[in-house]
Amino acid sequence: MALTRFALFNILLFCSCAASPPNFVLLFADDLGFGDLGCYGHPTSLTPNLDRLAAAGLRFTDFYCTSPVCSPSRASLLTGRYQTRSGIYPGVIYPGSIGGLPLNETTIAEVLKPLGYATAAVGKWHLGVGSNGMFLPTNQGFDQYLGIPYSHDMGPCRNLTCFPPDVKCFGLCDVAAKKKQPFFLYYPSHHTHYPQYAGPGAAGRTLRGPFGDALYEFDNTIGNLLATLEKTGVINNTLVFFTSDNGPELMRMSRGGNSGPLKCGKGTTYDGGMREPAIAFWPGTIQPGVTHEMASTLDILPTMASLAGAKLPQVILDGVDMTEILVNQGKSKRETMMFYPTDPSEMYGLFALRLGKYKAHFYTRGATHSGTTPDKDCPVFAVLKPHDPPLIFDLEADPSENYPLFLGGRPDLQALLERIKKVKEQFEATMVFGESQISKGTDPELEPCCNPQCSPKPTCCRC
Ligand code: CSN
Ligand code: MG
Repeated sequence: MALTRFALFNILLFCSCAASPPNFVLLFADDLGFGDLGCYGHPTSLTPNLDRLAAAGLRFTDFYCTSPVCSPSRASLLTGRYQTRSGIYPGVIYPGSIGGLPLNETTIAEVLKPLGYATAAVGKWHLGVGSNGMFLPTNQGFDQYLGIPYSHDMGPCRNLTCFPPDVKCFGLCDVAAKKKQPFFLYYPSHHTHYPQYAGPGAAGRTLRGPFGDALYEFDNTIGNLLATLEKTGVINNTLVFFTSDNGPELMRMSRGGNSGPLKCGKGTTYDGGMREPAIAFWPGTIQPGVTHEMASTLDILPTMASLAGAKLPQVILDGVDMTEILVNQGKSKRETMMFYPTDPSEMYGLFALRLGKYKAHFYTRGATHSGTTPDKDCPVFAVLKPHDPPLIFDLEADPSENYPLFLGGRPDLQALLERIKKVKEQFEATMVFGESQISKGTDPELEPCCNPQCSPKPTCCRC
C-alpha cells in the first residue's frame, strides 16, 4: 500500500515535471553588497521577505558576479559568459551609447523561448538602447519590458526618481500562470542604487535611513511577487533566485551599500566589489540551508537551461550547471572565478583569480566608487599596483583579504602558486576579447528623450 502510494506520488511528480518546466523569477539588486541584508548580518536592514527566502531556501556564502560595475555584470548574468567575450567593457553603458549587448549573444530569455516560456524584463536594463531601441530587452528574447534602460542617476530625466509616474502593475506572472505557460521573469530592481528612492509605504520605516528604506521597498515588492506566486498556485514549480550586480558604492557613505566583512566595494576586484549575497528558493525542491560552494551569476544560464531542458547556446560558456548545489546541496562544478577590472585589456589580463579557497591578486587598484572608507586600499588614490608573485589570500580563513600568505619556506604554497599561474595562463589563452561596445562612444540623438523632436539634445530633454 505504502509502496503503491509512493509509486503513484513519483509518477505524478514525474508527470508534472515532464509536462511543465519550472518557472524562473530572477531578482537582481543594484549596488547591493555582501553585508546589506538582514540574513547576511546587517543590524538595521529590514528585509523580512528576503530573510524568509533565505530561511526556507539556500543561502550562498561564496557567490560572485563578474564585474564590480553594472553593465558588464548584467551582460554576464544574461549570457553565462565573461563580459570580455561580449564586449561590454570598459565601464558601463551611458544613455546615448551607440553599442549594446550584441544581438548575436544568447540571453537566458532566448535560451528559454523555444520551450514556450513567456518572458519579461521589469526594471533596470543597462545593456544598451541603440538606434531605434535595437538593444532593448524586447530584441534580446524578452516578450515584454517595462523599466529604465540605464541607471537612474544618468540621462536627462533624473527627476523621474523624485516624481515617479503612476505605473500600473504589469501582472505578467498572473497572466502566464493562468495560461499554464512557463515563465521567466527578470526583475533587475534599481532600488538600492544611489540616489535611493522609497515611496510612502517604505520612506522613514527603517532604522537605516534612505538606503535601508529603498531596500525595504524592494523587499516589499519581492513579498508581493511571492504572494502572487502563491495565489496563482505556481510557487512549488518556481525557482526564485536573488543576487546583486556589484558591490556597494562606498563613495556614497551611509547611502552606499555595505560589503560586510569583505574588502572594499564597487569598482574594485577585491571581494567587496564582486562577492554578493545570493539566495535560491524553491519550496519542495530546494532544502533550507547554507552553502559554501563557489558559484557565480555565470552559472544561472546553464542551470536554468538544465532545469528547463533547454539547449545551451553553441558558444564558449563560462558558466557551469549548479543544479547539484541547489537540489542536493552538493558540490560545485566551479573551481575558479576570474576577476577582470572595470577596464579589462589583453595587455593586463586578469587582475585576480580565485582557485578553490585561495585568491591571487596580480594587480590591485582602488576605485572612485569605493572611496571614503578608512581602508587605504579602496579609494581611487590607491593606484594600480602589480604583484609578482601575486598576493595570495586564504578566503576561508581570511575573507577580508587582510593577510597575504607568506610563501617563503612553504613548498605547498609554491606548488599552489604554480598551479594558479597555469590556470591563469590556460584561461587567458581561451579568452577572445569581443569588440568593445562601450568604446563606440555616445550619440546624444540616441538618448531616450521625453520630447523626441526637441533640440539641442540632450539638454532639451529635461522635462
Ligand atoms: S552602475 O553605476 O551603472 O550601477 O554601475 O550609475 O561606472 O562610471 C556607474 N560608472 C554611473 C554607475 C556611472 C552609475 C558609473
Ligand atoms: Mg550597479
